[in-house]
Amino acid sequence: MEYKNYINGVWVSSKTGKKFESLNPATEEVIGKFQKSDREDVRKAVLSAKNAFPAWRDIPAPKRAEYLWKIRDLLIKEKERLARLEVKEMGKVISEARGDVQEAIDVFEYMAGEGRRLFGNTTKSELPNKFAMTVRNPIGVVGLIAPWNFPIAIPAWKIAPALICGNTIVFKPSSDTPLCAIELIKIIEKAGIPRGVVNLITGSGEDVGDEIIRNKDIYAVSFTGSKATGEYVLKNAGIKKVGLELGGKNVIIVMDDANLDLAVSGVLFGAFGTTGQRCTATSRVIVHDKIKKRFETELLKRIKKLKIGNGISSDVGPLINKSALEKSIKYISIGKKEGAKLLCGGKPRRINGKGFFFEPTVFTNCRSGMKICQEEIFGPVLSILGVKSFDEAVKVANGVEYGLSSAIYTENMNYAFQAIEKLETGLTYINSSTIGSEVHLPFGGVKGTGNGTREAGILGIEEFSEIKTVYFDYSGKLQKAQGLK
Ligand code: UN1
Repeated sequence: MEYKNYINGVWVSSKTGKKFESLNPATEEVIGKFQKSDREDVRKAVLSAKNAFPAWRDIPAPKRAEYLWKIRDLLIKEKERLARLEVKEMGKVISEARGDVQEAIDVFEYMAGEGRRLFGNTTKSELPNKFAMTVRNPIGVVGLIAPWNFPIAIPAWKIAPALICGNTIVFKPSSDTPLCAIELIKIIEKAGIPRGVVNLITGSGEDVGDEIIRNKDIYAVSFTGSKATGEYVLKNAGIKKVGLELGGKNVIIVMDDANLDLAVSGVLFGAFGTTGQRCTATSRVIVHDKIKKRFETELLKRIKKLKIGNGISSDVGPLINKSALEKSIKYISIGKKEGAKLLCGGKPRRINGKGFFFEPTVFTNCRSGMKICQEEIFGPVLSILGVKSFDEAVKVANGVEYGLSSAIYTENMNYAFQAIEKLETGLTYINSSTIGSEVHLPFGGVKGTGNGTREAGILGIEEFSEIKTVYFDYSGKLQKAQGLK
């Protein structure tokens, strides 16, 4: 089956005539063929978005919200079908795939509500008979570049706020999950969104992504992906508004007073849920030396019970593609060379001779400087580091370039509050794992994880709107600020 681009409300082929395939990572079967588009396709999409912008902007936000609400309703109806498609195209296990679609439902619901807020501020002027306020306006045409690990949720995190703010969209999905993106756009189309408001172009980052970043008629770009690509986006986007969600080297601290059972559950979910392929995945555990042995024993017991396989009937699905598999393999040999002790896993697996599966892997006796404790692996590979105190735990936790998510398991509220203050991450969880954010709270990271923007929640609106400052003088004469006579 061949799938097309969506430009100005019409499904069209790229003139390049080139196609690429999306594979099922568990079976290596071809899911479909997709347009390998070029810069010309992006330019057409930008033009269509530009033409559609004035009319979309002029629809009152509470009316725009009605489209979002329809999209939400359709997503609810299609939830199971979309979740099963995610299992096939992305490989995540079915319960998590349902969660992914639910996250999209939640964000459309939340942003539909924003249609009746989109607050600005009013304040007092320094002059009499003069009124001052800020109002929130759309940016114009926005470019959205999404990853494959949340193939419905993350596009929705970007599309919903962009739409409610009144922007029009050129969207490039990941080439690993184009079909999930196309199904989402079909739902948006079915909800009756006006022509040209949402456009989708499939193809490579080098051509499609790069044109989105550089195109002069796109005023904002929202990108989720690797740090290296994020830096490229920032360097080449000119003066566009840029929102970045990049990597993580997320950490769980387990103190000696922790509820051990709870901590093991959190680590298991954080490290091996989504096969470690979340920006928020737990890739380091810092454990107090006093309980390290016990923690490891319990963790290994639980890992042994995990079933690897196709997402419909397993706990741990495949990695997304061959190069992801090779990356995990590479880090196993790096970890061994660095002197870390392999506690379990470390090997790829085939099921019926197919698939990019990888065993849940744990290294222990790691040191913070090791590459496996510094670099994002994006696979089911966990490093354990022993520490002697809370202060040492914080130091090790912060000793990485990234700053997305952190967690601490402790029954001591002094440690918990200090962790909130001291851990250098955009998200901190107390007594729960590093994954599992909710859409009505801001999501994003500090340091090497981003450039200060946040997605979702009220700050998701900031990313896709501009503030206009308005002065309204009703004195009937020329009044001058700053005391000018
Ligand atoms: C991501 O991996 O980029 O908190 C997003 C979580 C999810 C979102 C992850 N709600 O793990």
